[in-house]
Amino acid sequence: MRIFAIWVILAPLGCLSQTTLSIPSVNSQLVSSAQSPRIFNIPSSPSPLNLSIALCSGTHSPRFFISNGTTTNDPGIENAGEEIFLYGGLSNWRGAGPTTLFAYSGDIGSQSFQIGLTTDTPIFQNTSIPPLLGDTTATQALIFLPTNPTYPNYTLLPANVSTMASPPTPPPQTLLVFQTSNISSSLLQFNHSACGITHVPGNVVSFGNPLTTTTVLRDVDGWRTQWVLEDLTPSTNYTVYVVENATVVNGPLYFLTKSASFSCPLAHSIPFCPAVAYAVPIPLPQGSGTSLILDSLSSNITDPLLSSMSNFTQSLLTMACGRDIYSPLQTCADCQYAYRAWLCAVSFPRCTEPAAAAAQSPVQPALRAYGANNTTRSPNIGPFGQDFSELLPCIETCQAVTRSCPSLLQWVCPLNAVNADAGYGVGYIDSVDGYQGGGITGAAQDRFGNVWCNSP
Ligand SMILES: *[C@@H]1O[C@H](CO)[C@@H](O)[C@H](O)[C@H]1NC(C)=O
Ligand SMILES: *[C@@H]1O[C@H](CO)[C@@H](O)[C@H](O)[C@H]1NC(C)=O
Ligand SMILES: *[C@@H]1O[C@H](CO)[C@@H](O)[C@H](O)[C@H]1NC(C)=O
Ligand SMILES: *[C@@H]1O[C@H](CO)[C@@H](O)[C@H](O)[C@H]1NC(C)=O
Ligand SMILES: *[C@@H]1O[C@H](CO)[C@@H](O)[C@H](O)[C@H]1NC(C)=O
Ligand SMILES: *[C@@H]1O[C@H](CO)[C@@H](O)[C@H](O)[C@H]1NC(C)=O
Ligand SMILES: *[C@@H]1O[C@H](CO)[C@@H](O)[C@H](O)[C@H]1NC(C)=O
Ligand SMILES: *[C@@H]1O[C@H](CO)[C@@H](O)[C@H](O)[C@H]1NC(C)=O
Ligand SMILES: *[C@@H]1O[C@H](CO)[C@@H](O)[C@H](O)[C@H]1NC(C)=O
Ligand SMILES: *[C@@H]1O[C@H](CO)[C@@H](O)[C@H](O)[C@H]1NC(C)=O
Ligand SMILES: *[C@@H]1O[C@H](CO)[C@@H](O)[C@H](O)[C@H]1NC(C)=O
Ligand SMILES: CC(=O)N[C@H]1CO[C@H](CO)[C@@H](O)[C@@H]1O
Repeated sequence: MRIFAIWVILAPLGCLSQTTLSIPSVNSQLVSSAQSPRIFNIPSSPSPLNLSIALCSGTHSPRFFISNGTTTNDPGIENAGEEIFLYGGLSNWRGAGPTTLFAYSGDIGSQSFQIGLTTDTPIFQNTSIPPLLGDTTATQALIFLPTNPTYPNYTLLPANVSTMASPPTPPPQTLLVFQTSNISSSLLQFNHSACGITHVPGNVVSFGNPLTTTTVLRDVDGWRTQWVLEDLTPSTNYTVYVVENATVVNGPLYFLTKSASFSCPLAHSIPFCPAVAYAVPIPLPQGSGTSLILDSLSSNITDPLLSSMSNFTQSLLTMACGRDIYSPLQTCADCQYAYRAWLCAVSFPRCTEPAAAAAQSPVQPALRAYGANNTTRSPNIGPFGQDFSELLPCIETCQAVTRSCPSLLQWVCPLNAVNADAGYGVGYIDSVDGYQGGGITGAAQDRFGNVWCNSP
């Protein structure tokens, strides 16, 4: 004969609402002045728990407390235990169950929030990894987010990389772009909370600005989500966040659109020059859309580039690859990558705007002014027909070829001390005497939209 034990769980009298959370779980909850506090029992677990709370709405945040053990009564806000503070609408707590979470209403009416409970990395997060800016024009912005850095393998790609089949499907991603001057206190209240920030008004993407989303391969950097956003306002500061998977907030990134007179179009999505994702002094052919892509490029530009790329790949294969004479620290793929980056940077000059550059940063970028009839640095690109300023390639783009390639190729860059600065940005990333990362800015660009030299 077996004895069945039956537990009867009695709901406490009164209107306290008590919920047992399972591990792992993601819950959407409400607390209101009519029903406060909400009580959440968190069971014990063999490993430490990561509890995250993301606020979704409410002008005054609820207050959250955590206490040891399982409690079913309202202890009063004074005795509710350790208070968990929210920053930007997000809070992460790490500890062991069993414990009890109390949510006390902060306002009249109700406030909604989400609770993520896991023994793994916190479900709701804000990262300091911002999306990346390709470039802007007067009305467009090109923005990236790395999605899968594992592709491709270090194998030698063909010179003419064609569009790679089947990019991976990234997790759901939401681009949020706000005019910086319009940023309200509600954005700051929610800027770490995936749920909260997606409900903040003022996101221009939701106002019908055309947006093209693609997944592009950027050489050994792997796959990226690429957004081209149009119909922005000229000479305007914007602030960008990307919410991934409805749980993680990436950002912010800042950018300034160019002035209305800026006339160079964006070039992007060129499979054999994956890092070209910026404004170029090449006129848009009639009827070819709002930016230059592979199909709208003249063969006058692509044929010589692909011929150089093939010839270089050919010499690399016959001279060095697979032989012991070449440094074990560098592979032929690294050498080809460095050469491709340099060749694309000099074949596609980059346009910028001196006024915008001067206003944003105390460090002046590496610029060269061209008149409408000047030939460009690339013999395959004719005069642009309008004045423009070139943002010179960083000298490191050339020096990377020297560093990565076998000496048999006899690659020579202009010397920093002699005349390199006529054609390159010198001393921004590395110091002038070559100390890596020791230049005045240590990088080609920052998250505030400042770019000092072109480093694909
Ligand atoms: C919970 O228990 C731990 C260890 O016993 C103690 O250090 C902590 O102060 C307690 N927290 C609360 C809110 O009672
Ligand atoms: C819990 O989150 C913290 C960061 O908040 C992290 O360091 C830790 O590794 C996480 N725990 C697990 C089991 O992943
Ligand atoms: C990378 O190389 C390994 C071994 O050569 C191969 O099994 C794998 O499929 C390759 N991965 C990709 C993404 O090409
Ligand atoms: C590069 O590859 C594309 C797609 O395979 C092809 O259409 C094009 O003709 C090739 N270009 C050259 C210069 O080989
Ligand atoms: C931003 O503010 C400007 C005026 O300052 C206003 O015209 C515009 O509609 C606002 N944009 C959004 C998206 O709120
Ligand atoms: C954009 O932001 C920068 C940095 O905050 C500021 O110096 C500049 O004046 C702003 N420009 C415009 C047009 O709002
Ligand atoms: C997305 O969130 C779900 C749970 O909501 C989780 O299972 C999944 O691993 C997450 N994916 C990524 C890529 O973060
Ligand atoms: C390409 O070059 C040829 C010969 O130099 C020239 O006649 C033609 O106009 C060029 N095409 C374009 C689109 O620039
Ligand atoms: C590539 O090599 C071929 C054959 O040697 C040569 O005709 C062609 O001019 C070279 N291309 C470039 C861009 O140097
Ligand atoms: C550019 O060349 C055209 C034709 O040769 C000429 O009419 C025009 O004045 C020149 N523009 C400038 C700014 O030199
Ligand atoms: C542009 O052309 C003018 C007049 O021909 C010349 O003085 C100037 O040096 C040229 N600039 C560049 C960057 O080639
Ligand atoms: C990675 C990162 O920026 N994390 C921040 C998320 O928000 C919390 C609370 O504001 C910060 O303490 C973290 O540094």
